[in-house]
Amino acid sequence: MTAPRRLLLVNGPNLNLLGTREPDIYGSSTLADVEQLAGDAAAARGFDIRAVQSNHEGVLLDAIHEARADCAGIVINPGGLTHTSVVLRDALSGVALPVAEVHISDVRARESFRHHSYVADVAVVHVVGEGVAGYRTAVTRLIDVIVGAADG
Ligand code: CA2
Repeated sequence: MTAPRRLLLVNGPNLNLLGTREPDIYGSSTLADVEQLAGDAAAARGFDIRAVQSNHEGVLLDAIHEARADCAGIVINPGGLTHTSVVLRDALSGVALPVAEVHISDVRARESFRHHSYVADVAVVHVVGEGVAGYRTAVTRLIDVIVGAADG
């Protein structure tokens, strides 16, 4: 079977607030802008995206599990769950799809509790501190991995 040309884009808790508060940290783009930007980056490579954002961990887990049916990879900004969630990490590991982890801010330069990611070692692509443009980088680099694996 040929691999589906679709990515799941996951944004975790509080990222629905993008563009409404803390522009000094997260910029002024909205979640809708981010989803458009990621969709455009995917479309440039002949992929589409399905976007989900939730403030509820279980909704994110269900979306990740469902991606097995029709997605070739997952781009995720887990928000604060990055630093706390073993179950999110287990879901990503369990579906065995390639994962790109993206953070808008430079988590390495912020509070020490943001320095550890439970997701990092189940992701093949890591993008940190590029602002919302990092979603474009993450989509492009993840598609490179997917296409490279299909060719190889
Ligand atoms: O830099 C990132 O993308 C983060 O994943 C964002 C999370 C934070 O907990 C991570 O350490 C780094 C927070 C998302 C909250 O987003 C907001 C956006 C605008 C206003 C308030 C919150």
